[in-house]
Amino acid sequence: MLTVFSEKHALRDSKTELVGGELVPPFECPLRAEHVLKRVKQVALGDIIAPCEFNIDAITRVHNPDFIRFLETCWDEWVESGYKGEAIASCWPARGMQQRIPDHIDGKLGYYAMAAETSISNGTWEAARASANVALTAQSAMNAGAREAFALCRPPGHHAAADMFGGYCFINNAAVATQAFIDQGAERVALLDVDFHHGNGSQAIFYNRNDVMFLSLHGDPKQAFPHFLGYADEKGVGNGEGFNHNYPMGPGTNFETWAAALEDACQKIRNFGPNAVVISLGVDTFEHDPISFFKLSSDDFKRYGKTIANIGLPTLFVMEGGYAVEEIGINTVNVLQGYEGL
Ligand code: OKP
Ligand code: ZN
Repeated sequence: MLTVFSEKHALRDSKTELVGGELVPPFECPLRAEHVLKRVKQVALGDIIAPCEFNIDAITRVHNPDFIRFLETCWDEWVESGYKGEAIASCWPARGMQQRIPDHIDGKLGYYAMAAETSISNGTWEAARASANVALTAQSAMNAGAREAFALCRPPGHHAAADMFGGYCFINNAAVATQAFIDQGAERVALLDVDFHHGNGSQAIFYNRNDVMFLSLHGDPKQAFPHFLGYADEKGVGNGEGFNHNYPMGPGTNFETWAAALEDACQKIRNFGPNAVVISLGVDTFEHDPISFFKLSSDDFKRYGKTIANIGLPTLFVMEGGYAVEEIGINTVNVLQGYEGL
């Protein structure tokens, strides 16, 4: 299987993540992508190519232009305002407040951020843009006939909505690729999110649509980030009603329970009859992940790769989370090898 990878991911190298009232080194770090790339090479998964450049239009198909401008200019505005640390949101348009976009960078950060853990720093925009280009390059290889491809994206994307960043995400790479399939003639696309965290951004982007089915297996929002979306009763709205499926699961969920949810999701995808499947591939469902609470083993990743292959459709894998850095390469590539029947 083809892998697309950009060295520019390393430009996303913030020094701070707000965790438990402390600023700590981010879980979402450059070493993650390097370990996945190393494993792809080790098992000779297939060719590895650098991304092509794409017009910003491919991104603004799912993101608001003002949000993209904010991401581009945020760091410079933050520095100009004289702040010493990295750019972190610290106030929000909460219940009862106006939803206008302020001029001050503190106001803009609060308007566009969903959470405070994700700091913006020098190079963040460039890396996020390259990450979207990775997804678009893998998608265009499939449009040109490839049956499957692996977009080794970093930073991840599934928490990013049309005008919102956070949860380590800036541009929603999987949503951008999904929209590209539609724009190139696909009638229906399924976006299946197997990252430990609910893909709130992807859900929101496609919530009112019946040409994209979104399905997500994740930690119950009552217990897990992003906490405010991902419940089982979120089914879609308007034309999109019945095209959104959430599978929230509790602490300690093992492979048997998780795999049953995956089987159900795969059956819904088959019934939907899409032209392509996009997988938001996070491996933070791993039993030793430092920020998650599912109990999948490294072998389980290989097993479920086969379940995804059994859907029987062209499949684009887009890298999302996974924070057990030493095992991220094995776990991620196990899914891809399981898919290939190895
Ligand atoms: C990004 B992706 C846990 C706090 C969680 C943010 C997690 C973002 C995950 N105590 N903070 O979905 O892997
Ligand atoms: Zn995650």
